Amino acid sequence: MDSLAAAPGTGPNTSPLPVIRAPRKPAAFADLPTGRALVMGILNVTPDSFSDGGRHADADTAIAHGLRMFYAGADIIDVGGESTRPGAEEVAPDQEQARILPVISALVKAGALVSVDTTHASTARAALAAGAAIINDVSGLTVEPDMITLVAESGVPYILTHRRGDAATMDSLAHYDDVAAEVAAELTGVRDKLFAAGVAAEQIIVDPGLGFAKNDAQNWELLANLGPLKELGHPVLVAASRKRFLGSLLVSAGKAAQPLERDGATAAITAIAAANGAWGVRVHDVPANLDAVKVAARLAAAAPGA
Ligand code: PMM
Repeated sequence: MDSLAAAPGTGPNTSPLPVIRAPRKPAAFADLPTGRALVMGILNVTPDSFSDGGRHADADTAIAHGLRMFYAGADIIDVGGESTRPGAEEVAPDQEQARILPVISALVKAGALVSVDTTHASTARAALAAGAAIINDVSGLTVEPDMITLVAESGVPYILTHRRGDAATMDSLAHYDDVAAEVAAELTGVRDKLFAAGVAAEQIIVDPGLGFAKNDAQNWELLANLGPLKELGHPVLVAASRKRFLGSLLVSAGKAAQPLERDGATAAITAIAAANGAWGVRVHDVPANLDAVKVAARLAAAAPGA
């Protein structure tokens, strides 16, 4: 886990540099482990992400943190250069690419399986050229037509995340009668656009988009009812790590828990989501969440009738 020397959620990353290992052949999506949920380690190369903003803002620090997560056993490293939190400012694709491409190249060279967290087709294309193997797109219902074409042409796995609106508008769009059913229905609409463009069903991974146009109660409802999402027939990714709704849950002395104080609750969600059939979790604290998915898998193997 990252050092807690800095105030929670702020300040540069002060963790020791990892000992660099010999480069390995890059891992392939097809070689990902089976029998347990997968762990995707989050690497935000941004000055302003809510959960780790500024901690890995320069390429060397970001590469060191990515390697630390890879060596700790992360199955996928998710590299992003634009904060997607509510109210975040948009980053131009060329600036986003300048932040992430050197990081992606270095991690791929070390043997990591890398996903690129972007809503821009041009950035996704450049990331694939640098060796990324998965596109993680949180643009949701506003996905760029060019992104759809790229996913169809490249044939790479695509994480389709539910979001209404963008960083500026999403908080005002969190109105649902039945959040689990509506999220699944809206994702089905986008999924069908992907199919129409020639994207294969096996390429698609779906994500409920916790915190994206959802309030705290809606996030919990989604986690409590992954059923409608699973019924779409695609693997389900759950990305709860350090999100605001965990801060509101863990109030101490009248104050919401800060991002770095939310890792225990994140690991608890990971175990429960994995037990409920999630394909993977997107997390900051790789070791604890790897333990959590192993616990869920071992319990499932010991269940009556397993
Ligand atoms: N959330 C964030 C960024 N990328 N990707 C997916 N697939 N799902 C998410 O919910 C998601 C994401 C924002 O959180 P961060 O600042 O911790 O990266």
